[in-house]
Amino acid sequence: MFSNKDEFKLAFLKKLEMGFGKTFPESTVRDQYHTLGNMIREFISTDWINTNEHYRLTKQKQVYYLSIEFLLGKVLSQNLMNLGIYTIVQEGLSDLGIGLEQLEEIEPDAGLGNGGLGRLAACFLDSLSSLGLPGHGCGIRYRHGLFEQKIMNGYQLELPDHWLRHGHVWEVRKEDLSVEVPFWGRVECTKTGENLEFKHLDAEYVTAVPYDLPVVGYNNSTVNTLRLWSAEVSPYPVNKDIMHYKRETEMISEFLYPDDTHDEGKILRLKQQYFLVAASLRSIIRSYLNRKGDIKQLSKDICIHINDTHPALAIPELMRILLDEYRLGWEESWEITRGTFCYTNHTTLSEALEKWPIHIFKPLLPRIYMIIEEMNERYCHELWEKFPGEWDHIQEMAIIADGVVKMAHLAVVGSFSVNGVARIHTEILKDREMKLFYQHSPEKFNNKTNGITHRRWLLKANPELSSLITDTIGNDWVYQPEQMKNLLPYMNDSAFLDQLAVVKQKKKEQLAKRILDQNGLLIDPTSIFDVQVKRLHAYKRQLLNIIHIMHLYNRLKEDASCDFYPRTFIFGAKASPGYYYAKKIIKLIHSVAEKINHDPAVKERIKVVFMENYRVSLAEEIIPASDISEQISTASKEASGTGNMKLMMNGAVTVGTLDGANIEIREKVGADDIFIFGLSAKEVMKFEQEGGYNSMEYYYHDKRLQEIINQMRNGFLPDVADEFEPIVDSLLTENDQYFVMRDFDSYVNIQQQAGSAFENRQKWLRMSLRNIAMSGYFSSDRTIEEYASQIWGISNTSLETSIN
Ligand code: NBG
Repeated sequence: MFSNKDEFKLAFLKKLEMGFGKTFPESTVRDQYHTLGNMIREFISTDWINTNEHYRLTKQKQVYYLSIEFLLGKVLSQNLMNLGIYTIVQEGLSDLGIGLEQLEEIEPDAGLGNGGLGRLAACFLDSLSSLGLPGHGCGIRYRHGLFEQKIMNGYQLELPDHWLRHGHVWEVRKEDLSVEVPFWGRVECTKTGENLEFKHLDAEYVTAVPYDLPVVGYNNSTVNTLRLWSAEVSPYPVNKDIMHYKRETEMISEFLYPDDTHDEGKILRLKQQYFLVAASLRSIIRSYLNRKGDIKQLSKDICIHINDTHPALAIPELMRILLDEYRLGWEESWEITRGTFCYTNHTTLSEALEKWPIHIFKPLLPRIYMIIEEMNERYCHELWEKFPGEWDHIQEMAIIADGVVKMAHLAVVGSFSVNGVARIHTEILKDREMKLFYQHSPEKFNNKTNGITHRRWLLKANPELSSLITDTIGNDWVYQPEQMKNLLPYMNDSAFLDQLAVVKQKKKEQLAKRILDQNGLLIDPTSIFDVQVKRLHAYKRQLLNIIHIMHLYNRLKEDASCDFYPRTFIFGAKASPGYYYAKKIIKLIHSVAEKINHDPAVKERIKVVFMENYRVSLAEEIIPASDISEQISTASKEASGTGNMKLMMNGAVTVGTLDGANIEIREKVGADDIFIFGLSAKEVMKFEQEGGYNSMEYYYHDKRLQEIINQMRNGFLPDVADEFEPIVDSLLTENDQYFVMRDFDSYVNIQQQAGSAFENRQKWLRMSLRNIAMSGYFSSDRTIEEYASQIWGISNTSLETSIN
């Protein structure tokens, strides 16, 4: 297509004219973006076809990663980089007077996810392709991704995310591969000879139309597929008002649920889940049979990964296909099904464990419900044999109990592997949340500590640091990120440390400029950039951070001469629209910011910035500029965290609790290069089980806390006096469920240590360097290699390797 910038320019201009019927000078930036996007997608096509053909011919085992969320962000630059044509394109465009960044600016963030879970799925796809592994994603093509956040007067407003408004250049609609998904109706059971036959009658059909996105591997010609399903009206007749049917159908892929943790309990959510799995399984099995697969061998040739419980209905759906369509017996179907699925749990928060009331489930998915009922009966029977007479025990493990279908139980029972996402999380699952299941089948349980793709979070987001690393140790680290360890010998090389400082400074200046443009706030790029970016949730304790800021402010007001290194506190966080308390915290951050940023007495010393509409592309600007990474969840609550890994990889030093993957970060960098504080998970769980925590005592005995809490309600902040009552109540009347007051003192101390460490430039740079050098372990390439070899049983037989 093109192999140098002159060929690129010619092809680009020609495509622009043909596509838009305009000359180059008449074209808009959007026309140029679409032209480039289409060109690159076409450029990818050959490798895409070859990859599929290669998989078809070699008949190798395929993995399908089913996820209700894929938080991709922008893909243009990543694709150019992975294809190895970034420079050609950038220089070609620049000759034409176009900045690649301007085109990138036009690209919408594909925000089809809420946070960690969806972003993890996106990192995994990148690693699968880049490692040349046969793994593909299946998800939903929401017409509106996560809402756009606007802040008005300190309050969060939500606007719909119109990311598809101008079309999406990367997708290919494959209408001919559409499938039909049935809802409602009734099941008729007839007996033919010895066999029972089940028919789903009077169903209402929805057509699932696939849109395929190419997932380009890094420099290896592998292009896997992310298939996103869109819900459309079906050609089958419906017994309903047509307008009503159309609205209901299209709603299925209209919105991503803007919720991380709470079970909304809505029919629509259940419809989305079944829609995803029914469409995906039909398409997976169709393509398997096209490759001359034998349905009885399915579990040897295919592995289906269930990302959290949202796609767990895939288990009874596969049973239905095997029983009703292929007429296999129960035992055989069950063996195949259990050999095909593996499941990842992403949280221990009990309010986030999905449970569907039978009265909602049964009418919507009548045949699936029957199958789950039978699974449950057989499973309880098996348990009865093992634990005769122990009704409570069996009841606790049942899939259906207390009028609900327990999705986590369904997922565990129907999978051959169950994993948590960081070591401590897996241990908590084994000893607490899923203890009985672990005792029953310990061999299923395993840990896969999360990871992030260093190609996006370092190579792309921080080209300056990437170049410095490559100039210093060569570029092997790009393929084997653990080689970043080779930076360790530069720990005492002051010339190298100076260069590291220059890179960080540059990233901080870039962010300071963005903050000036966006927030109209002038910040000091030499101050410490102390960053907490993640979803807003009580357990993540943005409240602890803001209380600490209030404390610093009070201290500086009392004694202007106290020793304090200037800090800029940067927040980015969306709150789920119905999560009232989280929204109050956003308001509190803004009120504190308002107070502090306008007080000339602390002008050069503290600034508080809330960056609106936190999303993947904004994360790419904030993370490389950070000095301190706030990972301060109540121990035992954050399953893993992945922002912690991105920040570490960019040289930020963690201030955190011993929670999630922070524990493993500490093991890698050593206790001296991380700031750990607060209760341990064991201590938290002990308080939760045995009581013994009284937050009021902290209010009475710690004058600092008393002052801060009083300031939330006495007119000190520029708000009506009862604005923050729900926060005060959570701390006092509700006994501070997340131990904010309990951990406050230890947080203040550790923050002070972090501040002093920063003042010693050389020492800080060494800490930062150790974090970068040891971050390779947290590349999702390592995580995916573990999934591939220990769970999925697939390996790299990529095009390149098989050709070479
Ligand atoms: C989140 C956890 C994070 C974890 C990500 C990815 C959910 C349900 N869970 O700690 O809260 O890093 O999953 O595993 O979104």
